[in-house]
Amino acid sequence: MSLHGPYDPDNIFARILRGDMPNVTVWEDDDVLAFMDVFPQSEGHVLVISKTAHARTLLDIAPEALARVTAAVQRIARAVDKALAPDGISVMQFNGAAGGQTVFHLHFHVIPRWKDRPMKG
Ligand code: DGP
Repeated sequence: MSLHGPYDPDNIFARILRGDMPNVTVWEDDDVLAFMDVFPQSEGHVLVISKTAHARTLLDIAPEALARVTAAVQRIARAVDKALAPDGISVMQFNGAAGGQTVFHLHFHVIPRWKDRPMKG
């Protein structure tokens, strides 16, 4: 999938938002959903997505909607810090297949890191 193109309403995260696919929700409000990554790179790996913006990538989302997602990313990072006491937290976000993106609904990864534990996958 290229960097540009139409939003696919049947992508996996759209199906999660519609309730067609199960997920483990860790936090949500009217605009944002945070849920556990099914292929975690470490314990506590959370994905944060917009519930309202049909954006494939960072290039497609309005700044106001992006601000709500990034505020939630900070909220989740703080909760991960409190709950798991990692040594570090990686926040990652990929755009286009060549950029490492595999699910084409904009999302942020919040990945706790520990000095003595290498990332999985
Ligand atoms: P990315 O490479 O940034 O597009 O990462 C997509 C992430 O989505 C990847 O870490 C695995 C995760 N993922 C894929 N399918 C599912 C699913 O059905 N449920 C959940 N919770 N996560 C998924």
